[in-house]
Amino acid sequence: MFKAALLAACGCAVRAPTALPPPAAIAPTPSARQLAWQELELCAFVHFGMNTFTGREWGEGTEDPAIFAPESLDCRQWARVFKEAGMKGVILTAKHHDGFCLWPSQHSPHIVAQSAWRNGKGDVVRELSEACREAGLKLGVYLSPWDRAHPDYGDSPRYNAAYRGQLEELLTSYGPIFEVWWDGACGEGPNGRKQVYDFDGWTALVRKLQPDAVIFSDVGPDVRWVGNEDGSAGETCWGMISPAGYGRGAGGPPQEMLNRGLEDGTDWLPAECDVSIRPGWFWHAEEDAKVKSLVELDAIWHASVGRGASLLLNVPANRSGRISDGDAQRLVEFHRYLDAIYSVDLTRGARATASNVRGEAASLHGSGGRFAPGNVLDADPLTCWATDDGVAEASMELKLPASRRIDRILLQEPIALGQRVRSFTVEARVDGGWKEIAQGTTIGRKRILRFAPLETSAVRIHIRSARACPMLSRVGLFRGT
Ligand code: FUL
Repeated sequence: MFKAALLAACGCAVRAPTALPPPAAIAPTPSARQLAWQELELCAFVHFGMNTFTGREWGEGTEDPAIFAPESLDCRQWARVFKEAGMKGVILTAKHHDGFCLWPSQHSPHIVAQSAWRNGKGDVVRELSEACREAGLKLGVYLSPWDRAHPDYGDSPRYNAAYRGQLEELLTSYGPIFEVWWDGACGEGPNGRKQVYDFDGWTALVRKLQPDAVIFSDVGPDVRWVGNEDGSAGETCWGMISPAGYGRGAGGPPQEMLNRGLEDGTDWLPAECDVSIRPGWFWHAEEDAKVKSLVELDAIWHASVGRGASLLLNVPANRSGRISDGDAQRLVEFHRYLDAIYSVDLTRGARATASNVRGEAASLHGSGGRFAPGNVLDADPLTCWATDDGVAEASMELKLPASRRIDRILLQEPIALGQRVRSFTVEARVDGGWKEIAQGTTIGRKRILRFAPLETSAVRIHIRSARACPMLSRVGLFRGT
């Protein structure tokens, strides 16, 4: 959808015979479902389940279902908090490694219906799906392949069929699912039960039942793990890696590939940064005072979203079945803080010029500003500045209507046509000369660089090297201090 719209906006789909075509896409490029997912930027992860009540991070699978007893589960409160925090979706641990299913699955004996909660009629996935629908949030599911409770685990075909049944229930009973999250962890020891997972069959099932859903794992097929649980993508971060020959978990790609991507990667597999707002993934009373500070969240957001990745921020529900007040307040405070900075774009009123504009010499052909540098000033990701084929280095200048104090720049590439920029510098007009204020490597979906605050009336972006003729869809200037 997005790609078609970009091509149309760039004049490809609708062009008259003489109109100038946009640059050819440089492979690999994102699928429509990947592009839509990348636009979400920030979603909530909720770890909730048996561990919430035992105080553990990895349960054994032998826990008594009676222990699961949230006094006042309130998924609407979760949804309100996440919405107010600017999040676009929620991924719930429908089943963690201990195997306890938060919905009444027919494909496991270890399920919420075995507890006395809601008289054995409870269904956390149902309650969350309804709350998300009402709030306009997307719903995703974490369904751990590793299952310490399932009697068939280790008997590959039988367990694979059970897992398939669980997946089918989650993908058919709760409305649209935007992301399926496959964890790589498997803690079975050397004598543990060995299960060969049927990821190919499960992938085909997801495609059939929820064709718009992305699948996350170490190797995708749609979204890759970023290689750490700190919420930090590489400063160089390509949307591509080469997953062939790698698996999930212990056999996954090297950390560096996951974290930085690969310039010559074979597949578009954008990075997702999963990190918890607390030290643990599950709620523990003793961590109530350890909720990450605004400063920490700020660093995480800029090291993930600000480097072209997406942020999946875990906010665990507590034993009462609510998001704890401290976490909720921090999230909302953080959103207001970011919004105050990024809702005021200091490029307003600027005039843009560039060293090269696609088809400028051939303007008689009616390019009509289709690739003009000024296109980076609107927030429309479908309009962009583009250069002529064969150009590998180009610069653009933004003249501000007055001197303004800035301390960060935001850049975006139209990734529907592939990721191009390898390196760039940013200069500002200071005391009648140009002063370099920042430099970076990749841009991709979004890149934010921060620098010491300065007063300037013009900024120049120099694309020093690119895989194909450079294009930018957005440049923004902001002040945070
Ligand atoms: C890990 C799991 O083992 C943790 O418990 C948590 O769910 C995290 C998001 O993924 O691999």
